[in-house]
Amino acid sequence: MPRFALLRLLLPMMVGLLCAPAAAEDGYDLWLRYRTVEPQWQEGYRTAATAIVVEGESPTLAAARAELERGLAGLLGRPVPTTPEAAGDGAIILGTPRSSPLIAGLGLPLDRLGPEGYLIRSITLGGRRAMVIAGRSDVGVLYGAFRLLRLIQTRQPIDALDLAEAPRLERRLLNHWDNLDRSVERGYAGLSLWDWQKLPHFRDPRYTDYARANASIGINGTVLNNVNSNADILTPQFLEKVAALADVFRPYGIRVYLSARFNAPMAIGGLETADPLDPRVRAWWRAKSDEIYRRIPDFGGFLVKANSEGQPGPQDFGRSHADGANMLAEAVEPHGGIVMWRAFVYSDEVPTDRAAQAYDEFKPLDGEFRPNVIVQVKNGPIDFQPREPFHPLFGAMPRTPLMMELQITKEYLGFATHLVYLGTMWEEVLDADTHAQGEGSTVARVIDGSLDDYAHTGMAGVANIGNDRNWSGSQFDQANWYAYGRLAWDPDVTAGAIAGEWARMTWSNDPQVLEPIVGMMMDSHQAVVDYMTPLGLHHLMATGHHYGPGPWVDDLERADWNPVYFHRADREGIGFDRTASGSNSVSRYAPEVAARFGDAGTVPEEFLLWFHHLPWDHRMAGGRTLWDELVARYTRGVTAVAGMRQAWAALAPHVDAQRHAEVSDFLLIQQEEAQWWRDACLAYFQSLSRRPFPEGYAPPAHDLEYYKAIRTPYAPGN
Ligand code: GCW
Repeated sequence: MPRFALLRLLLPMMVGLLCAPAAAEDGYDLWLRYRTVEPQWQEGYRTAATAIVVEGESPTLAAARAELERGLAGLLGRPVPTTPEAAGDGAIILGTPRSSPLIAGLGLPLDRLGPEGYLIRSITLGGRRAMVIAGRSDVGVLYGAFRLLRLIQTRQPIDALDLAEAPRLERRLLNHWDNLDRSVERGYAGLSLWDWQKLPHFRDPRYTDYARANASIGINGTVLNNVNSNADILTPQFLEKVAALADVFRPYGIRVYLSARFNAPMAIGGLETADPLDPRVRAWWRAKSDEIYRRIPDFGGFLVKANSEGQPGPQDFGRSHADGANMLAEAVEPHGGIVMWRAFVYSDEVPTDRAAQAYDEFKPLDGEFRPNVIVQVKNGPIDFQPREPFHPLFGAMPRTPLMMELQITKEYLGFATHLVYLGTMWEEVLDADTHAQGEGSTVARVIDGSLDDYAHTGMAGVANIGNDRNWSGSQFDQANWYAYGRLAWDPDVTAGAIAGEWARMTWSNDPQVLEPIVGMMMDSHQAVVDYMTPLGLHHLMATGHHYGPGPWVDDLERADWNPVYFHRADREGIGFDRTASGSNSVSRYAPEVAARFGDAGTVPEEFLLWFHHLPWDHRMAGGRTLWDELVARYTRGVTAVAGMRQAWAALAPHVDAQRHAEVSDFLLIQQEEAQWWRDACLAYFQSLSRRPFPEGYAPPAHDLEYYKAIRTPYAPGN
C-alpha cells in the first residue's frame, strides 16, 4: 500500500466524525435528552450546580432527585453528588417546609404558589452560595426540578435565580382514545402504550418515562381509555391493572381517570336500566366508585361521552345531560372525584347546523350541574377541523366550569407525517375574545376560571402517544404534546416561545439550527390550512378514516356527514351561510362577535366561508375574486411545504442522521399529499365554478375522476 493511501482512505471518515453531530438518536428521549452543554457553558453550570441535596423522603422527592441526577450528569458531562456531605458552594437544596426544617426556616413566600407551584431562588446559606427549589408540596418540588433542567437545556443563566410559578389550570389532562385491544382511535403512533394483557404484573419501564415526560410539562392527569368506551374497564379484572398504572404515575403527580360507559350498569352490572334517576342505578355507581377508590385512593374521576355518535347516555332514558352527569358526580363526590362531561354531542335526529347543537343543548343547563362536574368543550364548534372559530359555549356558561378539549393527535391535519405545529392554532383559540363580559373576555380567561370564578378549571388534550419509538409517530409531533402541556400550565405562554423551548431541547441551541426549525413550525399550521381547507372551509376530508380529500362526498346516510353539506359549493358560489339568512348559528356568539362574524365585510378572512356563502366572483380584500383567492391559497400551502423541505434539507449537516432522515421522508410525503389535497379540491371546485385558473397557477395534474377514484383502505386510526 502506498504510504499515504491509508490516510487518504481514513481522512474523509475522520473529518466526517469530527463534523458529525452526536450519537444516533431515534426520538425516544423526547425533549429530555440531556446532552452535554457546549464547552463555553460548562464552567458556569458546574459551579452553580455542585450537589443535589434533597431534604426529605417521598417517592416524589426521590423522583425529583433521580431526574436531577440524570439530567445534570448528562448536561454537565459529569455526575453530581447527592449526599449532604458533598454540599458545598453551589448546592441545590430541594424540599417543602414540611419535609425540611431548613426550608421551613428560610421564610420563603410559598403561600401564593398553590398546591403545585414552585420557587427557585439563589441564596446564601452559612456563607455559601446555594439554590433552593421549594414548593408547598412534593410535586411542586418535582416541577421545580424539571424547570431547572429546562433552564440549562435552553442555556439560560442559573446563578442568580428568583422564579416562582404555579399552574393556572387545575386539571391538565391527556385523554387517550385507547381501546382495550390496544388499538387507538385516531392514533397514528402505533399501539396503545397500555399493555393490558401483561398488567398488573409487568410494569413496562416506558410507563415511567411517560410519567416523566408529562411531569416535565406539568400534565397532572391521564384518562386511560377511549371516550367511545368499553364498560369492561370498570370490571375488577381491569381495575387491578388501572391501579398498577396509577401506582407508577403517582410519584409524578399524575392521577388516573377513566372514561365511563354510561350504560355500564347494564353492560357489566346486570341491571336492566341505566336510568340516572333509578335508585338501583345510582347505588350501582356509588358502589363502583367506592370500589375504585379502595384500589386507587387518588383516582381523578370519570370522563363521559354520552348521547353522541351512538354512545349511550341519559337521553336514552328521557333524562338530561345534567341528570346523567350529576348522578356520577354524586357517586365520586365523597372521594373528591370529578366528572368531565363532554359537550361534543350531536344529535342522531335533529338536522340543525351541528355548529349550534352543543350550544343549544348545554346552554339551557347552565347552573344545573353539581359543583364537581366540569363540562368539556372542544376548541371549535364542529370537530377539530384544521381551523375553527372558537366554540360559542366559551363565555356562555358562567355557572358551569368549562374545560377545553384540544386534539393533539392530528386526525384532520395529515396524521403523523405532516409537519404541523399546533401551538399557533391553540394560541389563536385561547386568545380569541368571547366578549362574554365585554372586551378582553378571552377564551383563556374563561377556562382559567378568572372570568366567572369557576370552582374547577382544566384542559384536556387528546393524546398523540403510542408505542412507536418516537412516542408520537413523528419527531415533530412531540412538539404538540409538549406545547399542549405548556399551554395547560399557562394558557398565556406564546406559541413562539414554546416552539423555541421545545426546539432547543429537542434539536439544538445553535441559532443556525434553531431559527429555521422554529420558522418551519410557526408557519406550518397556516400551510396545512391553506392546502386543505383555506378561507374557513371545513370537513372536506374523505369518509371514515379522514385521510385525504373528499370534498365531493355527498352520499352518506346523514346530511351532516357529507363534505358537500359543509362547503355548499355550486355553480354560483361556495360557503356555509351561518348568518340570519342561513342556519344563524352565528347568533350563539355574544352580540359583538356575532356582528363581526356575521358580516362578510368584517369577518376575519380565515373564517369567511365558515360563516358566509358567497359568489365565486366576490371581491376579496386583497382585490382578487374569491375563486382566484381560493386557487392562490391552495397553491400557497403547497409552496410552503416545499419551503419547509428546503429549510430542512439545509440542516442535514447539523442534525443527527436518523432523525434528520425520518423528517425528510415525512416532508416528502407531506409535499405529495399537500399537492393531492390542492389538486383534488381545486379540480372539484372548478367543476362547479367553471372558472379558469388564474395566470401563473397550474391546473391539477389529473382530472376530477382520477382524484375521486383514489381509495386508501386500512388507513390507521379508524
Ligand atoms: O372527531 C370525532 C372523531 C371520533 C371521536 C369523536 C369524539 C372518539 O372522528 O373518532 O370519537 O370525534 O370526539 O367523540
